[in-house]
Amino acid sequence: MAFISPVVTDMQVVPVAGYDSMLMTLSGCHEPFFTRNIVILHDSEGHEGIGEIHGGDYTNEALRACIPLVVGQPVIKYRNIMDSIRRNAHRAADDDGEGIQSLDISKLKYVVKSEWAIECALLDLAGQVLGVPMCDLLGNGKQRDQVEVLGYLFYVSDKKKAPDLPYLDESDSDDPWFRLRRQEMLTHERLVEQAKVLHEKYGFRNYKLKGGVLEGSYEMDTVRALKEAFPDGRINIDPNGAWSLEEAIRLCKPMENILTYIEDPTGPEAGYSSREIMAEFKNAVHLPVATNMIATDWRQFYHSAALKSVDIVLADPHFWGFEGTVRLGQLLKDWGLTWGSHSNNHYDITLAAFAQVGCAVPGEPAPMDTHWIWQDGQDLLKDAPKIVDGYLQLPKGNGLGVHLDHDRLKEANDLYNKLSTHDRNDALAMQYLIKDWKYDSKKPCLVR
Ligand code: GKR
Ligand code: MG
Repeated sequence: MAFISPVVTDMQVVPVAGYDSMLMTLSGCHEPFFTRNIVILHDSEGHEGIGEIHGGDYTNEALRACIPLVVGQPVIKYRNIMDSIRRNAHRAADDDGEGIQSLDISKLKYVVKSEWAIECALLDLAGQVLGVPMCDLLGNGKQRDQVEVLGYLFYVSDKKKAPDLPYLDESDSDDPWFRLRRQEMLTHERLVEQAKVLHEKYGFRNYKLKGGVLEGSYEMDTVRALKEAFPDGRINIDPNGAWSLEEAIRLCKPMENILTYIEDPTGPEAGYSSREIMAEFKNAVHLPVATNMIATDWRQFYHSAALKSVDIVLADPHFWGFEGTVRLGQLLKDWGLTWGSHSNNHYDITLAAFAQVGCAVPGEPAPMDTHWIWQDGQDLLKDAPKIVDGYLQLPKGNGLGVHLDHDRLKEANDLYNKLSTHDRNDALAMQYLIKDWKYDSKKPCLVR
């Protein structure tokens, strides 16, 4: 008897918000809340498929516009559905194409591909229909049962300095990490403590420090302190392109035996693009270079590869799609380069999706980024994936392998509906720390 695919019967887009710490980056300071959009699909056999993507009204509207292209379609034709979505997509009038080369966070929404959440939900349905995990539907199929993730370390500011902003206080939690993560952490000692508490909870051995916050030489001393505490650990730092070429070479040359790799050390300067400047950096410093800023799509990747600007492409599926991420991972492996993934704040649905993608990419991925440790406990799933001994575990079920908790989803949607704005604004909290603070892609956020 011929197989007849179930059809998608409905698509919901649910905006949600959760709590965050006062995390510092080049673009400023995280607000007390982060926002995401959740896509929920049902099919004619009663399956539920889910996906998660960045928050904000722009992404929410882009997702809603896709509903007529998804509902009524056979689940198993997910590739054709995605193709029709891409064909119907158009570039926003104020998208200047710069992307996030200078970490101007207002442009992140143009780099994010909203339809990724739909692809995720469709693959979740397709996996359930066919009785296989999502990673079996990608690339060469499942490559592993767990994928390494790194401990994503941040300098954190003192929330008491922004008394009007309702940052969470977890000082009476039983969990040492939950207690620590809402406190001020700006010194080398506090960052080492952060890494040690994370090691105890999740078993991380490898860390990434978010730079672009304090003077580069101070941040390198934090890296040295981390390396001393974890001599066998892979330590890297990501200043999001804040340093000039001269400064990046001066800072990184003495770190060749300490850093495992360096992420986006420089940005555009003196009329040269960041792809050109990073190629010059690589000629001068013997360290592998990673990026999530200069190769966020195929065209940018073409120029980065032609110039040999990067060794590790942190191809976040929210930017590249599932299919695109795994296709890039295959290509990088064949070319002797390395795949990894970038992240922004996210819930456990994205965590499950990272597990599926990370288990489908061939070769030896770089330990994947995840912000989820800063959100752990605010689950939207009944069965959030686990990080054990530094490895994110592939969920056991079919499709995405996890189940939505509708009560938690409603709470997160209620919180979202109480917020006055839905777009990320890293300048707001920053202005409590430094009066009239303005973003400058060449100045660490606390250096003014
Ligand atoms: O979420 O603040 C953040 C990060 O700094 C993010 O904006 C970066 O895009 O994590 C990202 C990175 O690795 O560059
Ligand atoms: Mg980065």
